[in-house]
Amino acid sequence: MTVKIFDTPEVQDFLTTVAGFDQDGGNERTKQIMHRLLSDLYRLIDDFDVSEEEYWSAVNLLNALGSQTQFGLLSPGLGFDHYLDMRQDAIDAEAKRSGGTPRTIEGPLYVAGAPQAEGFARMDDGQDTDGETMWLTGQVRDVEGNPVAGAKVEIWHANSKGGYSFFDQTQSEYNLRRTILTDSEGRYTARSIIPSGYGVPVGAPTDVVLKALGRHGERPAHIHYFVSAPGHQHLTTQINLAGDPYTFDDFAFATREELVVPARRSEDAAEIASRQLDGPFAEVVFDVELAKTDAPELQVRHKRPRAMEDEQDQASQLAGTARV
Ligand code: MBD
Ligand code: FE
Repeated sequence: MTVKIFDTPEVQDFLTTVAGFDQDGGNERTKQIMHRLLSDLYRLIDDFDVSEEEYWSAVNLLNALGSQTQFGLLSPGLGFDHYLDMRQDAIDAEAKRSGGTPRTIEGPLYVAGAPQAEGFARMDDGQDTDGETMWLTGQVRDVEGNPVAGAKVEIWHANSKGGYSFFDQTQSEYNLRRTILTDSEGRYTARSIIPSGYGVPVGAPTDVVLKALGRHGERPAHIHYFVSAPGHQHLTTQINLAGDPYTFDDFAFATREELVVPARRSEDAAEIASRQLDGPFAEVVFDVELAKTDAPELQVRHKRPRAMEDEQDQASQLAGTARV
């Protein structure tokens, strides 16, 4: 037996009351969006004949997600982050802003305030002895191929166990997080370690959702970037290392063909010496192309609550100030 009450005047009137339509206070956009969201969910409950048990187990799951701060993790898993990228791509296309390295999702694990260096930085603290030495380098150019000197390249990635400093308390502060300003030729170089892929913690609420969908929670080995320079469009992107079993099967849907980069292993003594390394290494080259823009708001990353991002930073972003 199924009942259908959604389209009755009682339910429709009830929804307008719940969404505060008959109240003067509050925020008009919030009311509109909440009304739509609640309407869609009420209708879903009717259409799928959602039981009391199902409803309350969903409430319990949401509580678990919130108390373990996992909405930022479930969000890419359910494709929201990639969907927002698809919308930004479409907005750029409509505004005839083409060219440049493709964007892809930021993810939930950026931490503001990493140490800054010019041209070169060592990113790892030397403690992760399982990590293979990585030589990560590239050039930042504009869409005409001119090098961009002084571009701000923020890089963050996981260690050999797939963990990120700050979130993984066993790592030192800002381990595997650096800001590098490009040199006079637009180049940046980092010495670090090859990251491992990330896996959603087994049994965590996000994992419960993914398992119920028959999906896994694995990401390929990847390296995150924010790249910015005055007069250019801020870029949020990542590279995915080629050859990882999850390179093209990422639970967070961040992989893009143009962003898959090989790691080239070298045991060549001359190459090791010229980089002042102590042994074999893997070189990863990622050149970045930035689109031009005069619009200040396109030159900075979008506002979003982020770890260690202080109020001053957020205020300057709101004011559209380019921070280089
Ligand atoms: C990550 O490292 C990540 O980048 C994303 C998007 C989700 C979970 C872990
Ligand atoms: Fe990541």
